[in-house]
Amino acid sequence: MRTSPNIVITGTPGVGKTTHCELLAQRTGLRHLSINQIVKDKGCHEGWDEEYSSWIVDEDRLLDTMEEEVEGGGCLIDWHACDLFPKRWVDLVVVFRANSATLYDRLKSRNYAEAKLQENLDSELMDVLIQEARDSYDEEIVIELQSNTSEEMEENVDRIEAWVKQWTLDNAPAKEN
Ligand code: DAT
Repeated sequence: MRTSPNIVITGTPGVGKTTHCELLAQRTGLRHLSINQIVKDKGCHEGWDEEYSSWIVDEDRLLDTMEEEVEGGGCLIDWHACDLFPKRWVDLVVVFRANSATLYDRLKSRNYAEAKLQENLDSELMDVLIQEARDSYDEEIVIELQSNTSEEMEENVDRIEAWVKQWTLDNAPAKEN
């Protein structure tokens, strides 16, 4: 039994996963697990894909590496995919969304190649991540939040923080008399 929840934070690159996780880690004490960083630092990959400019992730190795930490609870699991994380690990899935113009500007300022940029914009327009989340987890634990403006970010962080507080109360171990 976990006494602190695990939250998957997902969405197309550039929607604001890292920024939200950093704020949430400060506000809730949950730990930010950046899957990109873990893949890189712990070698959970089978090499570098030049075409996509990303690691070819070894999913089994990644899950083995994360297991002990995640099973204890209290993790913000930050990645642009979500279907690989076992259901038993996950208490909430947050899918961040952004509109095309906003996402275009954010990815452009990261110097994404045009093909990669377009692929990510298409993925966002075609609801790829929200579908993946709904296909992989019970619908009542999947929420979709807009992340275009700093006001929306503030609201999102408040809302998730409130959810964490409530989850923690609801799942507190029963006191023994
Ligand atoms: P991700 O981790 O999903 O790739 P990020 O957190 O690195 O995205 O954010 C990309 C950029 O966009 C970064 O400069 C912060 C900015 N950003 C993200 N969400 C935002 C929001 N809701 N309002 C304003 N800026 C935001």
